Amino acid sequence: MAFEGLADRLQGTIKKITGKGKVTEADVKEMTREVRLALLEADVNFKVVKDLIKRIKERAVGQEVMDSLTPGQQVIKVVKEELTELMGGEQSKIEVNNKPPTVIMMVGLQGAGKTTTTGKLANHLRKQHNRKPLLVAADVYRPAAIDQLQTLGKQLDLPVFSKGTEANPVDIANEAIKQAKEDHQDYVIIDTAGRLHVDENLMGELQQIKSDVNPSEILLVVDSMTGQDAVNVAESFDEQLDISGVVLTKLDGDTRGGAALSIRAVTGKPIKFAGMGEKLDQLEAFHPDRMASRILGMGDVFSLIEKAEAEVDEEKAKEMQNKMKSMSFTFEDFLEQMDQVKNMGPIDELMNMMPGSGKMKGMKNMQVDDKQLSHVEAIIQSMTKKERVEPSVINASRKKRIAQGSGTSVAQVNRLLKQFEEMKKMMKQMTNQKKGKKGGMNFPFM
Ligand SMILES: Nc1nc2c(ncn2[C@@H]2O[C@H](COP(=O)(O)OP(=O)(O)O)[C@@H](O)[C@H]2O)c(=O)[nH]1
Ligand SMILES: [Mg+2]
Repeated sequence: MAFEGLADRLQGTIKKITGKGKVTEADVKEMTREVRLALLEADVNFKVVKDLIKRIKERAVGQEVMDSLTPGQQVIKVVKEELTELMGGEQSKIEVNNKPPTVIMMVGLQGAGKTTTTGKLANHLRKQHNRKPLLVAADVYRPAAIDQLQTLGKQLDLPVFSKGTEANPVDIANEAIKQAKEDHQDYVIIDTAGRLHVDENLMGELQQIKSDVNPSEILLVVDSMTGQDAVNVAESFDEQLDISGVVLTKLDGDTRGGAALSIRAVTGKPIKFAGMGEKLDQLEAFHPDRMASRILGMGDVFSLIEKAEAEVDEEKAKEMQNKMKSMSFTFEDFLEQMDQVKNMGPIDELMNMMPGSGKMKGMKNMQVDDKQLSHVEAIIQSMTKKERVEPSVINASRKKRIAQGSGTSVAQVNRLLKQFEEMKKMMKQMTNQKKGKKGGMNFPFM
């Protein structure tokens, strides 16, 4: 996913300075130089980098760091805090209207992900906040855009308001709000048209919708793959519409991502959500501190746990967490959790969120894809109860028997056994971090 390169680059620097018992100005200078290069390489706007580095330097050579017992760690803490500030500090939530419905306008260039995000956001509001949203098809220039929204509505089983391509977007928006009031919908999410470039006519139309419906939110949807251009686009949309927030899409892609991060600094408008894939549940609330952790390669344990909590049966989740803590998690439990794990989405996506998984080459090689899950299931099913609970008893002849029974190979059985051990190790790290104890990662401030 995005920022992987940045995280990889920063690892060496972080390690070097974290371990230091004494940090000199020269150390700080070297570290900030590395951080500066890494950020520039990740396509963060150069002015943004300059300001950031200046603040990091000031604080890193300050008393707060130099007088502490763990100056190396304090320096990294400063970097993390400044990165968090750069991305907006606190999480910024959707502004809710006192009197429903809350009207949200989605704006942005063509292909940025407005229509998809309209569906994702509706799904998010319903799932996380138990709200009733109405989707509004106000992109009247392309019939396909209306069909697309209607398809999303069907998939999500949510109502879509449309008047075809003949009606005027302003009328559509007004009528949709009226309808939402009658139907007691809590949210109205308006999917507007986009153009390939910032365009006066379109801006005029969006301004008119804005002044007519007075939305609580105007969310600018930005494709994080578009590089520095994203910053310019954000500036013009903000100038003309005074946007209330930003949704960064396609952060799952192989983008350097830095440009997108500059948007908050340049426009002063908060990033509210991040799109992490094409699927309708792949929208995450944007947490600047968690993103900073991800960027610094510390993983994003909290999003992972949140995701687990949203998908996994709560009782079971507690049980699982207790087992993780006591390290008594077995193949037996693994099998039981399999369906719930499947519900959480692609394994490699989950892996990306785990601390250190970006830099642990072993983890990258795991490549557990969803198809492989059925092999895994078969292998575990071929184990005896004892083997599931105490895998250390699985010797060569048992491996052969298990492979035969599951229609796999001994190599596959070996791989699973190894992966399971890795997984248990990671679980241990995660639960230690959550308790705030010094875990394997050694970042006590997380
Ligand atoms: N990988 C990925 N693709 C996305 C994401 N958001 C949108 N897309 C894709 O981007 C393309 C354009 O999206 P669409 O919603 O039609 O953009 P619009 O023109 O702004 O309405 C579609 O193929 C979407 O599936 C995301 O977060 N990740
Ligand atoms: Mg669209």
